[in-house]
Amino acid sequence: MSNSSASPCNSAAIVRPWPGLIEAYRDLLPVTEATPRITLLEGNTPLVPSRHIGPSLGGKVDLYFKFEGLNPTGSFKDRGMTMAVSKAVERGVQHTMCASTGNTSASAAAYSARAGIQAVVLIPEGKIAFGKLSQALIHGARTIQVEGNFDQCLAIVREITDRYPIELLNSLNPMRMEGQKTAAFEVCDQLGRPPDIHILPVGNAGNITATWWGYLQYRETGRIADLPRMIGFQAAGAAPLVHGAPVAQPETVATAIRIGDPARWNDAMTAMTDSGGLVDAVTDEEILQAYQLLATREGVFVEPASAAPVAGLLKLAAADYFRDGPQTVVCTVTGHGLKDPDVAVGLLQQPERIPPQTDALARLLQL
Ligand code: AN7
Repeated sequence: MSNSSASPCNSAAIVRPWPGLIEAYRDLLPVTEATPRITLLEGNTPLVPSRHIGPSLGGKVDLYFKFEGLNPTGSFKDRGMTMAVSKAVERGVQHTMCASTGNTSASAAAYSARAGIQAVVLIPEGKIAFGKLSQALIHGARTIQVEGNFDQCLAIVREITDRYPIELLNSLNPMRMEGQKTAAFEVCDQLGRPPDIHILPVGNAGNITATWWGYLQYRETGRIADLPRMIGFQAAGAAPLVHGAPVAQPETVATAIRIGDPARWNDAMTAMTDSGGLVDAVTDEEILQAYQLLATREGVFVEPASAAPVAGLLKLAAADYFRDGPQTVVCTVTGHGLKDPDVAVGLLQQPERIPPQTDALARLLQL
């Protein structure tokens, strides 16, 4: 006799559903029972082993991609946003605001919608990927294009949120950083140890900082003994940390990291220096090569900014950076390729055409 009250799906009893990162890591985050969980069950993204790029480096690198494009809105921003919006709602906040190259606005819009509060997002006119713009709009954020770049948008947002009771959702918000630390927790949990090297793209410089803070916290609490070297890659046309000076007119195909004066500048430099890492730049050409390599050889479709750490890895390998023997390397690939389909389609030939006949296909494929 079957028990009619039993679930037909036994796996539910074996695999506990992921509760979202606040609940999963609540002992390590500044939350209490009273903190509302404004969550879309973000986090728990796969750490995908490299099948081609890593092995092509002659056994020097054991490479993994932390696939952050698989978060609910398609980027790592959801980690910070679940914390920032939850803590804001705990304090009774009704309005949120951010400046964005696209992904922060998409995530702020979604989490504000989830919380039933109103988001306002400022974006640089004509310089955000189409998928990201669609997200801000469909989630009901008041979406304002500024005739200027990201840095100018952020300056306005900082002044307004200083003056009025509106929650700033950029990574200047310490709760954004708290949430984004969890990417480091997950990498350690997934590998069973910290990597030797962690490489990230750097724009406003929040994520590399938060990831480093996550590793520090995991060490302080005794979960890991060693710390990885933190390496950041900027786009050559938007590389203020590499030049040591702001870039007035940043330009790159990787619009997500088209930022000339990062808010977390000093914190990010401390992370890279203290960990024995480095910051460097890759050209748009190198970014697009890595972007295609990830898609064609790994099956991993990321947005251009997310290919920067992989382009950087290849640049480091070419300079014999990994000569001291096998290293475990994690590249955070920060956003999904579907965010910015224009770049993918623009790079490639148009699809081939046939009339609706079987023979036509056979002839085309020379079968
Ligand atoms: C895919 O959305 O700054 O160095 O306004 O979307 O923490 O800024 C996005 C940044 C890397 C850089 N990859 O991270 C924004 C924004 C992707 C991104 C970065 C961004 P940070």
